[in-house]
Amino acid sequence: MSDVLHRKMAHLFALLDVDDDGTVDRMDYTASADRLVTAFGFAPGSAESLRVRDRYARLWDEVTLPMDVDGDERVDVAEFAAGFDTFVTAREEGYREHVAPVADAFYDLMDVDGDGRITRTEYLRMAVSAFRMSEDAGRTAFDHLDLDSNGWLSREELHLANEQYFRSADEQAPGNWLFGPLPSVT
Ligand SMILES: [Ca+2]
Ligand SMILES: [Ca+2]
Ligand SMILES: [Ca+2]
Repeated sequence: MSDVLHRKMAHLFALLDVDDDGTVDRMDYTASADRLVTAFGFAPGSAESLRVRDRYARLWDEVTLPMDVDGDERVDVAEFAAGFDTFVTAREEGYREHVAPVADAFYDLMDVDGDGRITRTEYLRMAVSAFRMSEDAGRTAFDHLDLDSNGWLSREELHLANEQYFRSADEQAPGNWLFGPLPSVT
């Protein structure tokens, strides 16, 4: 795996490790779902709230848990990076099969008013809650992802960004900004 891809996986891993204990497990995803539900103002037990929890449960069961090589039901950063490499980066169909359905689900969640466009406000709500990004990071990210600079993200723009994030070794790919600026190498 290229250096930039490895940095991207480590960056996303750190955002998903909500309790910062160095592993991602089911509880981290529950915590992410809680943050999202609160930020979006969904009532506990509402259909929207249950849908978010179901999405995260599936994200764990279908995408993340299969990366758990040693079977402790926790995924460390090495397993996470290796898992994406095996399932997504190294295979031409990896994005479409493993990440695109997740990206579509998040697109639908973000598009609160259902007009088929993700505005800066809609993107920021998700970025800051579910992905623990600062507002500044979210704003900068949005500007890079909005390729045609029309003020909203189309589904195509989001898919392009996701595919670049998970598969491109290009240091300059706009999709590298999907989860905010990548930490510089220390
Ligand atoms: Ca954790
Ligand atoms: Ca919208
Ligand atoms: Ca756009």
